[in-house]
Amino acid sequence: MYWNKDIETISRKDLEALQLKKLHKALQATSTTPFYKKVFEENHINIDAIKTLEHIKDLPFTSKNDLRLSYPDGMVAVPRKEIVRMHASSGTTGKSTVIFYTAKDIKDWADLVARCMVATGATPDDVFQNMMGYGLFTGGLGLHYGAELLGCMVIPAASGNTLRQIQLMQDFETTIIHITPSYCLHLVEVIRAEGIDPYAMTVKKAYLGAEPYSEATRKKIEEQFGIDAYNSYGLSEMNGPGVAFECTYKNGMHIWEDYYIVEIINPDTGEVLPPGEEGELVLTHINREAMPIIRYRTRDLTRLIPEPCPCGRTHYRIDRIKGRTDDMLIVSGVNVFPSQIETVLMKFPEVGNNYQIILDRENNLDRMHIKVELYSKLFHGDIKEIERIKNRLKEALKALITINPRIELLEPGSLPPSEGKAKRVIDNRTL
Ligand code: DLL
Repeated sequence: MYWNKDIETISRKDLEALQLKKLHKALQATSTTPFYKKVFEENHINIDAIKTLEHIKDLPFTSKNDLRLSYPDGMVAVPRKEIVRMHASSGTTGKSTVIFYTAKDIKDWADLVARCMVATGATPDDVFQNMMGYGLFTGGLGLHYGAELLGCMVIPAASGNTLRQIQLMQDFETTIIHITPSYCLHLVEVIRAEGIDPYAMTVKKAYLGAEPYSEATRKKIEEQFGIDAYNSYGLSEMNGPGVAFECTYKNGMHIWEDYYIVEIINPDTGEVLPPGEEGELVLTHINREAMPIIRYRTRDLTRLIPEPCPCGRTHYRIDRIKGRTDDMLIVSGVNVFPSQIETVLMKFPEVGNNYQIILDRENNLDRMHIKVELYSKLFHGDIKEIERIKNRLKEALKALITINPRIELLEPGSLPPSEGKAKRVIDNRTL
């Protein structure tokens, strides 16, 4: 079953011709933006010299930091009045990475998501419960409009409040859930604890994404729930969810090449690797009016699967994400850089030089625990004072990273001193 058979099964030759045409259009648009205008000038880029898809490698990369530096709208290619929506990458407030969409971009994104859902066998008869965060995060609204376009009944449940989720699933006979893998493991446990048999529920499919997880976790979820779990990959810079999705063969995610030009590079040298080799995924968005992005370094490690898929779709697949080339952590689906935490901690004069971020998984939910040494000159052992600092730190961190870490304040010298490169993050979570 296809959503748009012509485009999903297009010949590679026609697909590449379409990509080149769309790339030219995207380059024209980008060259009008303050950011790319400058970058193209500095790098002596003549966009008319891009005659084939291979020439894309002559263009400079775009990084997350470039998006931050061009905050808020240095990469916008349309007049302000044509923009109908924005999203922002989770985990940051203030200068985060902001993405803009025109009405056509939103419509196209919904169409792409509907395509993904149909690839898993979804139909208008499905009841789709969206357990991803609504708001600036793309997981909620991103899938929402695609599911509606397909004709599903959508339950915009958002994340959390597990007992209510279960109630909704039972009362409205939910057949598809959209959820992070860690929350899904928790959900199935609560279902059992409530004395409900997950196999007796109406749920048939789960779309799992927004954070890394292993094949073993997928199997566990499928077995415990009695459902089919599909891997879903996306990132806000490339719209959000819907970039790559598994079909019913569940063997790699089709990456929609009529929207994205896909490259895999050696993360150290930037050199483009041949299909099949593992490296960093680089994506060029060739289908967005408001904000086309050229050669975006996702920092995600994967490989292309160029072999044909038995489902008949000709768009290449990418393998499960193996990790990241930077230190970005994903905690309960929220992207957090250790440097953001450090910035907050170091703003407090009471904080000393050493701290540690510890990540654990309790009842399948991510927990962050931050151990912070106090500054010796300001440490008097006054319990009330310690509580006060703790609460202020907690508030400042919650405001910045949106998650609620447990803070432990320690006497100076309590943490192992760093010898060489400090080990600030201890991630005890197993995927
Ligand atoms: O997480 C978009 C999304 C929402 C995808 C819902 C899937 C489902 P960001 O918050 O910008 O966007 O985070 C993007 O999350 O670069 C990956 O490192 C990671 N990620 C997303 N999906 C997967 C996945 C959304 N299936 C970052 N497997 C990406 C592994 C994933 N990592």
